[in-house]
Amino acid sequence: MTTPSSPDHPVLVLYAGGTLGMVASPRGLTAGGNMDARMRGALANLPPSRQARLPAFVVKETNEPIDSSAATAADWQRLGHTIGKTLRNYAGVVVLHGTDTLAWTAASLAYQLQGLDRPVIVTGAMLPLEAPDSDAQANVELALRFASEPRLQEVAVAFADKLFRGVCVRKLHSEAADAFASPNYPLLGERVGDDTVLYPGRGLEAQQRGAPRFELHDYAALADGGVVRIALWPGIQAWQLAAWLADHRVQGALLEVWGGGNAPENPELLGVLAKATGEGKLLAAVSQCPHGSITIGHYAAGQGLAEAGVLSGDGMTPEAVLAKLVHLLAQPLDDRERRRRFLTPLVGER
Ligand code: ASN
Repeated sequence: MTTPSSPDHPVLVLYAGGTLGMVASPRGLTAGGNMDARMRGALANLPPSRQARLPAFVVKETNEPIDSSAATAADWQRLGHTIGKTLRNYAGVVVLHGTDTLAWTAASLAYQLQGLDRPVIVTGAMLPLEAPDSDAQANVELALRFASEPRLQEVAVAFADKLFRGVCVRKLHSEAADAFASPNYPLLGERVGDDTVLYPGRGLEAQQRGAPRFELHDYAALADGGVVRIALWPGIQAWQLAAWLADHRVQGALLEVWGGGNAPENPELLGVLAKATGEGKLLAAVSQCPHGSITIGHYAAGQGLAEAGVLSGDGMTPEAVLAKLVHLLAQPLDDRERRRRFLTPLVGER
């Protein structure tokens, strides 16, 4: 069991960037500094009874806070290493992150920090801390409270009164404060009145806590486009698919197929997929439908995907699949082992 938070064992807050800490500039909102004072200033507006329930925390800024639309796998990796290196000194971690690619980062952190024995909570906001009616203060408060909850032992996302499994979350609204959802997995917890509640049995610690084994791999080789994301559209041609998959720099692909796991029964198109898997590329499919999973081969129209060696992503989010492909391809594993691990739930992602 981890030590509860205290002034000697505080929660670490890392500001990676995003609207939450942004300030106005002539070119529009941009990542601001001085986060420690600004966060404490915002939290000082909470009623005293809620302030009293916040854990002790220290704030650190990552080297260069960014708009998360610019994040790459190299940023996920840096964050994973920073957390892995210092986690032992803290009761838990809060990552303040831009919302645009928050789901990808949360998924990647979950793979990198397997066997986590304390909470790592990713949050952000749709409005800056100082904006009128900002959601930032409430999200930070929620994240801090869950980050000091020793029963929670996984990467989670705290947003708009809800706590989601990090590897199952998606940003589904571009404006509303309630921007995130976890289409195929129930909430891990939520705010109820002034309390934060965790739902027993839904957490990873109760389901599949393996031995702690951080997998902080080197994503450098994949940071520049080694994994691609292709959504099928009616009329997609084999040559279009080949334009992505035949490039030797591409080592993996997320395919967003139709419905329950279907693709056109077009031998030329399926031949492009088979050729890529034959070359050792890792191809995985999920549905374009935001809810539900796929069963490749349930329809004849999906059989070709199975024959071409495309792996089923079941009910995983596209973000969780892409981050998993990056994670597995960065490791010195043979093709068989990569495929086996892709199909194995590592952190409750499938
Ligand atoms: N563009 C911002 C970001 O992802 C959006 C936000 O944080 N609400 O960094």
